[in-house]
Amino acid sequence: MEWFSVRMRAAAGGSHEQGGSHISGGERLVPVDAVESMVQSLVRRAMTHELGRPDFVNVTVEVVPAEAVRSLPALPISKREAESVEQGHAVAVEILGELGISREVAELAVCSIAEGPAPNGGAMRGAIVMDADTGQRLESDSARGVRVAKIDWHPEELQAWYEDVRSIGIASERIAEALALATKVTHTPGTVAELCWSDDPGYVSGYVASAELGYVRIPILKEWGSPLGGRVFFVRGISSVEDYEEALQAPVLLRR
Ligand code: PML
Repeated sequence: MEWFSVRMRAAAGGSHEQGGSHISGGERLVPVDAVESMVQSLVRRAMTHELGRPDFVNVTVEVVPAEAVRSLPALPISKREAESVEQGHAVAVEILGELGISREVAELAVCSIAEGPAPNGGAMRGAIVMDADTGQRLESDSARGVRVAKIDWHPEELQAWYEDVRSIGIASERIAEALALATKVTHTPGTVAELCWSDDPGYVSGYVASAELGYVRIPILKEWGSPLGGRVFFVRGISSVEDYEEALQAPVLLRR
């Protein structure tokens, strides 16, 4: 069976390559009969995003042979409490500390996302790659960052996961996508942890993910209405960012 990678990028003020600002994106891996509806749903996401109407939308569809696809079990999900942005940031720093990342490096990562990590002070298209020991940013293009591609749930497994988590109120497409991405990132050799919160002005939650502690949700990491969000991948011992990004592009389907 073949799979198809469907990717969407939307920007305003020209394409990303021409310096347009990132508005939204999506990475899915679907069977052939779902390609058309997935293209439609990602274009709908781009055209109805809270940050406004894009003037550039790029959709790529690419075949992926079944034998190239690896299956991974989803990270376990837990939650820590926070009632304000400050508390949320402190909780994130604390969890990163449990994973061996110093307070200085963890705070630097939090500030990088909170202050707008792209050169124009906005959100990046991809993720920051940060040395887990020194805090140095390693990505070569600080507007683009590194991207994770070819990632999704196995369709039947996603339906079963929705059933499992419906009673705890987290059966959303956004959380399913974030969990898939975090699972792939934390299984990629060299990753120590991921810190993420959304750049959607209408969504303030985020998480710290790691192979050791799983996907730990934090209810508030930014103020309502803020378009500043993003991801930091903390790494240790990678040979190069290029090789690391290549590993993040290997096709993966998630199971429960
Ligand atoms: C995003 O929307 O860009 C990422 C979502 C992160 C948080 C998902 C969650 O609530 O667990």
